[in-house]
Amino acid sequence: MKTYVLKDERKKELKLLDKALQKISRKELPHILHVQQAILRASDEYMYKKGVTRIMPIMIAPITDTLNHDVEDCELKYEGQKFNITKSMIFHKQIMLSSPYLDKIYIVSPNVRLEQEEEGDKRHLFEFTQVDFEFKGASMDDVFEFQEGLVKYVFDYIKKECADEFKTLGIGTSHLDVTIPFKRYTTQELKAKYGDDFEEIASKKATQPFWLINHKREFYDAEDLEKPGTYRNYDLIWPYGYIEGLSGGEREYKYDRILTRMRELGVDENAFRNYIELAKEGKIPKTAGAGFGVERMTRFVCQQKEIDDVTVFTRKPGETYLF
Ligand code: ASN
Repeated sequence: MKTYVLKDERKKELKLLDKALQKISRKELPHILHVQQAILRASDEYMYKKGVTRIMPIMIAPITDTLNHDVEDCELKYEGQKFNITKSMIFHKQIMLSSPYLDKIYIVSPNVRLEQEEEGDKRHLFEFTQVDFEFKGASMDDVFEFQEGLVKYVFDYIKKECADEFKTLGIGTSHLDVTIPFKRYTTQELKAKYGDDFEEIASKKATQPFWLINHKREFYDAEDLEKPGTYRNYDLIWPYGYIEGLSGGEREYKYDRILTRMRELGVDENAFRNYIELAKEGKIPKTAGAGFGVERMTRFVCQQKEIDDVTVFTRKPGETYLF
């Protein structure tokens, strides 16, 4: 009996193998990937012109993003030391800017976030890449202006460079005609207007990207001390129902503030002792930054139904992964 079960399992797997090969061979895929390449190329060019220094990503580190939602830890051991697989390089961005010789940095950063599958989810990958940047001395207004400029630069570039790709994909480019500055809303005002699903509803109604300000989340996003309980952080929301495409914030950087926020959120202080030590010595500078998801931008630009439509190897929660 057991062999039959195994055979059935194997049959199922071979079907999946077939599906995986079909996914790789979709005729739209090279066009989508070409657009994605143009997005990265234009983003790099914009960063270069603005004097933002690119640093290489790291994939494992003793500390990584604490994230406020349910994400399994992904640890490994090397020579007796514990490492985490990078969820984001937020702390490395802050630490890097302790150098008096660097003011603006970015990383094209692969992140792994082992999240559970959610019904109807079209925008999560548990492995993805974000363009993650951080500026010394910056405020949220500086980040808004920078990111709006980047979106405009990238979209104008791809409209020009990828006209053939859009024709082949059978999609227009009017969603790329953005008007800056983008509108700004607070989570409270949209929640009051649309209820709990405010993000999705507002995104579906919108025809332009917009900023969504004030989210209660990780300890490193700065609380507004003039309005305790509100936060100087933000998401960029893609319109037409594509929802969140970037998140960022001004940062907590003072020792007492970091400790207060860590304690409030129950962060393991021992794991962060060296980061805390830097804060105590006043070495963590005042910064603000953000990271935008490359696949999410590609999905929006190419108007694809699912985030997985822009990937070669599936990393969609809840699938069976062969490669
Ligand atoms: N990159 C984000 C930021 O800069 C952090 C994240 O990805 N969780 O705030």
